[in-house]
Amino acid sequence: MPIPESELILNRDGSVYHLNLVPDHISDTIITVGDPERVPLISQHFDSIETQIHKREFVTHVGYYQGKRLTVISTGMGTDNIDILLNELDALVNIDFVTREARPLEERISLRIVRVGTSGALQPDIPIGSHLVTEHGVGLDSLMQFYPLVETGLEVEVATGVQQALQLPYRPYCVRGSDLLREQLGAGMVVGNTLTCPGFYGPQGRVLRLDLRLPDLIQQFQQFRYHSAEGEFRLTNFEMETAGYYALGRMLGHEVVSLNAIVANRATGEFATNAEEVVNDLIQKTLDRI
Ligand code: R1P
Ligand code: URA
Repeated sequence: MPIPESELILNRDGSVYHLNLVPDHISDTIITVGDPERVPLISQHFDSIETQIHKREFVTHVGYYQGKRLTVISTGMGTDNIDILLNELDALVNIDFVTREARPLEERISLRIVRVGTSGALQPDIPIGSHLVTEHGVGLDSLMQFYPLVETGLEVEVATGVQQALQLPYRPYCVRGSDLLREQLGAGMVVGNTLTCPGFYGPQGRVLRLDLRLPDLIQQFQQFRYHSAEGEFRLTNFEMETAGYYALGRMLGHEVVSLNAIVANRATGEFATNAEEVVNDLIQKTLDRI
């Protein structure tokens, strides 16, 4: 059955609704960033840029880095944008925009998607200025209330443990990212488990003028441990997208990894004075390894 026009919305030029891209803009490997201004920080390293497109917070540059074709896209903040990004990226490679039919299962294309973002460490031993590759994403946001995500036994147990520790009224979701990409791109980085929050302030335990419903949230997250045959699981850092990427990546069949420039430490109260440098170093490392 063709997918109706109201569900897969195409612009007049044939591009997909929010990303404003056509299938030819998509390389096998895609670098994604939150901040639209981070896109040119990446593409400035390209040998050549063939396309620059933007719509809303989605800025895309397509070009070549040392002969390899790369697409870089900004997403803005939050897993609601990651829902749009992953569904539209997948449509660009796995749905025929003329017939509006999905590719047969055996012909599905799997993309490599690399998030290069900023993040705040939760544990005192993870210094600002370090780079962290996410093994598991734990989602405190509501995105997975709407999809039938299948989690492993360990993932369910970790998520249930987080729910109990924080006495949350709902169970978070927990998803392991691509082992392949973590090994390829994350060599030498801190390996961590990232808490994806539906906000920057209250959901990450920041107090400005508002009290929190969970005043000891940071301590509870810091102290959370889960022991299994695989060893000790602890939560390492806060940000706002990773778990959404990992969950939708698994369901759609794409390899996804999240690389985090640690710009704050919530245990020590520090913020990096050289945050731009920490991000630029992560960009260079990512390009060198991709
Ligand atoms: C908050 O400042 C933003 O920074 C982090 C969070 O996930 C959130 O999007 O990532 P980016 O630097 O990639 O945007
Ligand atoms: N991004 C976040 O979401 N949290 C931080 O503390 C730093 C960057």
